Amino acid sequence: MKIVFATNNAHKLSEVKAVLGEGFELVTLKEVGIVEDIPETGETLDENASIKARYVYERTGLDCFADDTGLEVEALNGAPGVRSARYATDGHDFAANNRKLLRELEGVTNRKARFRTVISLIRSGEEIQVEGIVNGRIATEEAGCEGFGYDPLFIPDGESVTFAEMSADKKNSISHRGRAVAELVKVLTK
Ligand code: ITT
Repeated sequence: MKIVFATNNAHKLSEVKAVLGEGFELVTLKEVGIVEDIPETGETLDENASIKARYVYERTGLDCFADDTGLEVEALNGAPGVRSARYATDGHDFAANNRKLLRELEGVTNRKARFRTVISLIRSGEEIQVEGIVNGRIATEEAGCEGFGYDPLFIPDGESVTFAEMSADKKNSISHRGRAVAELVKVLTK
């Protein structure tokens, strides 16, 4: 099954490819001629996932899906949430985002957080959303160099190490994105 994945994030692409497996051929934005950044103007993850998928569908008419993900920290009232990519700066500066998160949580004992991924799928013009969540906590210092983004600071429930200290397979087996993609597969193979 051929499907466009509307992302410019190479880490997401490789994680999703690994979960989807052989039965799916993922087509990249570049391969369909979309080289510009898709504006993420929504106020929620659901809106942004939808905006990205629709942007691609309107230009290509091809079946496609988009992932919007946020880290929601309880003591920060759900921040950085939908602004996870642009938390510290305008760009995707992972190191600056992690530094800011540690600063905001200095001296805070409630470290509870969750990652939430919303995937918008457009198939034959019809849109469906699925979601994946992993609960966990924010570490007091960065650890590990696998993965990307906030992975060096996020310890999932039931584990003692961060996502960045796990193999890609292990992260995928318990992560927000792994879970959302498992739901996506259910829809695609129904
Ligand atoms: P696309 O929109 O092109 O897919 P993006 O990186 O802009 O890529 P998001 O808006 O969904 O994607 O990203 C939100 C940010 O959340 C992202 O830049 C990372 O900092 C962080 N993030 C997303 N998924 C993550 C994960 O699995 N582990 C750690 N951090 C993650």
